[in-house]
Amino acid sequence: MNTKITELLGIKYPIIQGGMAWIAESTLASAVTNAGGLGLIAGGSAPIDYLREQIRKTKEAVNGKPFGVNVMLMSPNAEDLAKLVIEEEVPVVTTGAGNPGKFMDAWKEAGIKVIPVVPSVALAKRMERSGADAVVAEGTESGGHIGENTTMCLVPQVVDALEIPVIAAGGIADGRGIAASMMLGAEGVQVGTRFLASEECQIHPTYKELIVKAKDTDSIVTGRTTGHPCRNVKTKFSKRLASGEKDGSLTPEKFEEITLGSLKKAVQDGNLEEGSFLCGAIAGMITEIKPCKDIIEEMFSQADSLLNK
Ligand code: TUI
Repeated sequence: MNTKITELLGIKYPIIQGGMAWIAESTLASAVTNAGGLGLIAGGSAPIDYLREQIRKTKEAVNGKPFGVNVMLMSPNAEDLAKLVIEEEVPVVTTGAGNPGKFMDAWKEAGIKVIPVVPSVALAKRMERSGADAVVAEGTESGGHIGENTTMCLVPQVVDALEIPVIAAGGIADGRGIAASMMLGAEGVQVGTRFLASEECQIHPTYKELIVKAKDTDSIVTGRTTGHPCRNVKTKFSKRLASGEKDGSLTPEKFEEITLGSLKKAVQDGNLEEGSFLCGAIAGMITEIKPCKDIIEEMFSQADSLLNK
């Protein structure tokens, strides 16, 4: 499937893997890239030396094929990571949770393809003006830190407002999601949750089990009271957070205190008592753990037959 995104990035399939904090590391990123998509390493709030090692490992594993790094702009490591991607000649950078404007010129000068993730038309326009090569329009169906608009409503509005290519994200886990995204005018998709249930994803087995067992109603948004809404798997912990926010017993300060370190507790320890298991609303559709290559090939084979019916 050739689109402006396969052309821009030099990849076989127009799919990029979500830059999932604490999750997206070299094994997952190189599996996605080697399967013909664009794999990403998440900067999250990880130490710079660790990220340098992850970048070098990925470079070695992909043998010249493109990969990227996601810079989480709310993280204290953002400035250092912005420099590291230049030093390490990372081909593609995606950004999340903020406006990457102040890094844009340096990244463009270094020849990096820059793809900000945006939750609104206004931000998408600002990113185009700053020199972005493409944007990811991310609907509220996504896992993790989310905006308010849905993929179905956001993507066509961003497509209409911009000249640069748009990648759809949020709620895409099979070929129907890809075909629908193309119909909305997207030139590619970003997929996160489907890759959680991949063989190469290095998360705790309990996390994968939660994704595979999830039903359609098993994601919940917490953190609205802090200004950073976040979609998670419904667990006793996330339900307790949500009800504390609803009845006012959990202040934003207390919320931040309880959730500090909760992503790591989910990903590394599978800790159901204190971990935040981020996931998209599409988790209910995911029932099997497979290699990334099979996931991608099956998604595009289904999309192809739908689009060429
Ligand atoms: O960034 C994401 N998803 C994430 S980041 C993350 S780590 C985290 N955990 C808890 C709280 C906050 C972060 C987990 N998932 N997706 C892309 C995304 N970007 N969603 C929303 C935005 C966004 C929000 C505001 C992008 C730009 C923005 O700009 C505000 C401004 O500065 O104008």
